[in-house]
Amino acid sequence: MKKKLIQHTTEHFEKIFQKAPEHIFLSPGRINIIGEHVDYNDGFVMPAAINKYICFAISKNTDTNVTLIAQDLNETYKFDLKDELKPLDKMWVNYILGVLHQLKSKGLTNGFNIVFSSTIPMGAGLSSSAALECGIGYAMNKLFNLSLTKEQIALIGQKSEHTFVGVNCGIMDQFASVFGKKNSVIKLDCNTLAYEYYKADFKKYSLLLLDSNVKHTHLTSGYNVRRQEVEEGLAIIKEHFPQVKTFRDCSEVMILGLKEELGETIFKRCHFVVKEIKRVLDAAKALNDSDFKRLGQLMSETHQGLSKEYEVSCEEIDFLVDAVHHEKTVLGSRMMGGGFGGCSINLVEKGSEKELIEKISTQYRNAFGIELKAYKVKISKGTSLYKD
Ligand code: GAF
Repeated sequence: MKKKLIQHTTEHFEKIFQKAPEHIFLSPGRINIIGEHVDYNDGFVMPAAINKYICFAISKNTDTNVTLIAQDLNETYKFDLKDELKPLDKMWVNYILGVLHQLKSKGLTNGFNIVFSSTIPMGAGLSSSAALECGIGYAMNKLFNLSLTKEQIALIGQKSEHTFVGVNCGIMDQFASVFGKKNSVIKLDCNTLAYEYYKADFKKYSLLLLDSNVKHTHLTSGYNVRRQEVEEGLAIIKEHFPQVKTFRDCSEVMILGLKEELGETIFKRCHFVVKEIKRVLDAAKALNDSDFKRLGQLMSETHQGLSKEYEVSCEEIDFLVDAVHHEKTVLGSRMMGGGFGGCSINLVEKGSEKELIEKISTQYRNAFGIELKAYKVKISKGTSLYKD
């Protein structure tokens, strides 16, 4: 699949520009084992890059002109790098312009041509947007020797999303895309950006993604509202407990004691965050100890919190999680990513996937009239220059 992607992106570049691209870059999507909606709450997350990529075929230009070609969308956007870059009403272009806008102040002056194509399903919660931002940042850095660190590339991607796209996301997706490592899960401290790799050895289990094939439009608005709600909550908590700097310093008891004052909604959001931060630490231990039963339990608890307290799930995803709940071959299941659609991530017994997919697909079709998609993903390395 990777080879095919590279081949058809390269061929398209050659067809359009009448010569071979100078470089090929690959930028992966991500999964997240656990730690949802806590990256922007100074928590810990456990993502990993996966073997689904955006492929970029790139060559430098001799002037300041830029041509961007989104092969899958059959769309082209051309501009002069000397012009002021502003958000447009074309989303895919904005992810890229947001990165280039920042890179111009870090020494990017040279034009280039890009064709890109992807195997990361869009809107499935696998972070195709972070892969796009980070792929561009990484490629520009290599092509024009901008001397950026990997951390800077991830932060530039995140800022692009804030300023040119309007989603006030955390750092998890971009970090996973850039720092991904084959067969390793990243445990990232989103407060300090310190990270360590955990061996992604799930022994007789595997990770299965069930794609609901729905994307509810309130992803952007709902996401930003959640951020405001938890900020409001944290401000109240700090008034009562001056020693608290971030959610990481909060205990469940503190939150419970402020239930009245926080009000029902903000209380639920804060309660989820405090519990989820703790769950990630427990999950890291479970993974280290190969205690997959415990890991699965924690994943399922996360889902309940996301659905009932953080309220970022949706009917279709809740259905998929409930549907596997009593399956003996499934240890844990939860919605993954920003929510309001996308995929559930499931820890399942190896060999049981096919039967499970068939069973859940039928149930899902009967309930919603929607075709389920399923992905068995491998954990792969982060954004990189591809060499034969
Ligand atoms: C989206 C965001 F981009 C991430 O930063 C993260 O908050 C995630 O939702 C939820 O954990 O993918």
